[in-house]
Amino acid sequence: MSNLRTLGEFIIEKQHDFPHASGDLSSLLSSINLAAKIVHREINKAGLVDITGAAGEENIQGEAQQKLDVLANDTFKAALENRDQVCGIASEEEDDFVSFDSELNKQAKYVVLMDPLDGSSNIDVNVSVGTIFSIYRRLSPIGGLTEARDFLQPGTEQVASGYVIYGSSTMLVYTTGKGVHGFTYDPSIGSFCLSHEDMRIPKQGFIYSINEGNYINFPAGVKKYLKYCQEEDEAGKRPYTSRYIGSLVSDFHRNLLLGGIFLYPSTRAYPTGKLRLLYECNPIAFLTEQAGGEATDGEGRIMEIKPGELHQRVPFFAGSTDMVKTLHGFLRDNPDQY
Ligand code: P6P
Repeated sequence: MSNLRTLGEFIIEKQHDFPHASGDLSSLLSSINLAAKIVHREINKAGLVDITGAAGEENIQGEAQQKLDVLANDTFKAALENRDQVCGIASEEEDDFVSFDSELNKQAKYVVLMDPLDGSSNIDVNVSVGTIFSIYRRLSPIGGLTEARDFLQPGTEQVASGYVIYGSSTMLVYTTGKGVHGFTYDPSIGSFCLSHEDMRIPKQGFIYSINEGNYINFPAGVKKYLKYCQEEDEAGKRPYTSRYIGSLVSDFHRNLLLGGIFLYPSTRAYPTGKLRLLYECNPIAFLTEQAGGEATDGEGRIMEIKPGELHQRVPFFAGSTDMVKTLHGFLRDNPDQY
């Protein structure tokens, strides 16, 4: 019991890493902590209560909204608004950014972008899903409402990012730019407890994660990379294996622990890639780089992309440095689109 360190204690302890920390970010992170526990509770009883299945609405992506999508979005939005550290949010489930207009919220200095329940189409088949969040300092003047520029910042400006994975156990993994730390939820005490301090992704991995159902439409360089992974090496061995869950947080979390590369290239259905830059790729890219890996769009760092619009999609390749570099070689040598 003595070495138990809860997320709350860890946040406070690490707050001293930031000499000018006023505690606002710590308070913001603890509101995410609270919302994650509520969503954990709802997901874990989803099969029992008539809360799974589509909510009958569509989000801006034209995707059928699952009831838990809506619940997760509303839970995180309320938790962030109530803690007065956040002046506005953007979400996969919201058409546009949302300004919090109370006097207290207008004085806040942070904005949060989130995918409240990523992979939600997997809920009804009991596959792990996740919440992804990204935190920035606002650019608009304190005291006013948020503006688009607060949300359209490059990923290099992120103050913190992280995810909650609702899997066989629920974990919260986050970074504030001082390494990546993982906490496992213990329902018996209602706390996230430090279980993975300073997570590092292996430099070389042997797992590649991609939806090969789209193979015919992949860029030539991606096709060549996949064939490279599937061929035997000089010793007649085939070290690579394919693992794909279809839930970004789950696929990324496994590769973070074991080493590997996640690929979502452009396809015919998604000519600029399927994953969203602001609330999927940037937060995962921040974690990847903080854990010693690389995250690119096939050419440059994901985090250096200047966003054009809130729900912008990009090609996304993230994981073990050596694997990303090998992929880049194939992309460079095979520039044709298909
Ligand atoms: P596909 C889930 O819908 C998601 O946004 C990510 O979590 C996941 O990595 C990807 O889409 C899966 O897409 O086309 O392989 O089903």
